[in-house]
Amino acid sequence: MRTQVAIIGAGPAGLLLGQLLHRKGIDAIIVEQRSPDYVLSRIRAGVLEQGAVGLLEEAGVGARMHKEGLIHDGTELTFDGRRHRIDFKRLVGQTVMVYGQTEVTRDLMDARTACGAKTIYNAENVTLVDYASDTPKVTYQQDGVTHEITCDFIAGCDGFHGVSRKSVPNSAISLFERVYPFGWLGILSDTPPVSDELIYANHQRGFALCSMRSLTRSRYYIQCGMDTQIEDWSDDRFWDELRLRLPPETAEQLVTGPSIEKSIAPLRSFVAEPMRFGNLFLAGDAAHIVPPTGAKGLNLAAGDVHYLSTAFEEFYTGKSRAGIDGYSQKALTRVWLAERFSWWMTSILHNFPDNGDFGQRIQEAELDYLFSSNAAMTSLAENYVGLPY
Ligand code: FAS
Ligand code: PHB
Repeated sequence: MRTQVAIIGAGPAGLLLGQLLHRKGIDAIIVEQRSPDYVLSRIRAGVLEQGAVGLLEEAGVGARMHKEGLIHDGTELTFDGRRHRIDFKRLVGQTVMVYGQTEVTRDLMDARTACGAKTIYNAENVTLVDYASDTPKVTYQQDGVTHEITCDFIAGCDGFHGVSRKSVPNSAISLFERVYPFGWLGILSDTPPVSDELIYANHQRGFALCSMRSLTRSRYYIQCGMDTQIEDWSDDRFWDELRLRLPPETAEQLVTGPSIEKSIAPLRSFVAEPMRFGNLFLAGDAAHIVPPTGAKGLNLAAGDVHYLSTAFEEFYTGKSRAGIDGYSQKALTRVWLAERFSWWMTSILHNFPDNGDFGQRIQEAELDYLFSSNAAMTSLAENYVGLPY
């Protein structure tokens, strides 16, 4: 098989890149190791920046998002029993879209099927060959047969555990990482959300987040230890703990019900530099991970894909390599700004066992300052709604 861009991974980064390239008349084949159902079964992000909304519209998949998605003008942060609203619209004139990653992925999958573009699912032993040469290839196996895709470029959109980044020798890549001493225990339930907007709660028992997927489906998280076992957390135990971490008047409003999904996500900050190696380009979680506290993971993937699809378009139409040569630096500048914001949101909202009394006082001072300063709230707002591409 021959294509212009071989994309590894059919998560949001790979599918969005595929759609944007298709709309630009650039041929791409996506190679995915799992089945479509498995990809859709992973419950992940829930908040889209305006930039990501625009890219999904550009990819031709904005209709259901605008029909079913929820526009949020702000978010609530609570600590010390107090509630504070960050009004994005008043502070920075922008909003965010609450529309689950599962639905984004489904819309992109449907659009790719509709346009007849090639996606290979259940691909085994995906291997990058000669990615630094002018004749890069991707091979994979299916039903015991080895297949080869020759291409101009390879886009590694295969997530944190994918093969792309790991195909690069240690001598050619720098890794930056911080693993947090806790995770998030998340629950999905077909119950009405406890509030119209998201609630980020700092509590002495641990962080909690009240989110949603629609007006009838809620997503909740509580900070948990790294050794937490799902089987130790019945629904009732989760709901009781969540209530304890919310202001009393909010806890009273909580509508509980059976979980339809329950999972634990580890929290880490991670960046691989550079994001380009010859004709291999990393995008999304393959290149960086953020703690989900700032709702940046999916949105960073969208930003990478914006830069990369624009770069490929410049190459194929304008015969310019400027975008390709500048991709890594441009993407990493935005990545590190989101890494900073996600680290900061995590640091002010979670319990850190080793913070000590001084660290606890500093966290309280951060929150006191945040809620007493228009400038501080504006800074949070402009980062949360998304910095410009
Ligand atoms: P993805 O990991 O989504 O997709 C990569 C794809 O590549 C997968 O389909 C995988 O099967 C495939 N793949 C892997 N190895 C391969 C190989 N060798 N060959 C072929 N295909 C291969 N972000 C938020 O903003 N908010 C959240 O609440 C949030 N929660 C998260 C919870 C979890 C458990 C995880 C892991 C991430 C979470 N994220 C969250 C971040 C998440 O949304 C990512 O940012 C987003 O999925 C990034 O999309 P991709 O870069 O496409 O990577
Ligand atoms: C979610 O709805 O899953 C969600 C929302 C905001 C976050 C993290 C997760 O910061």
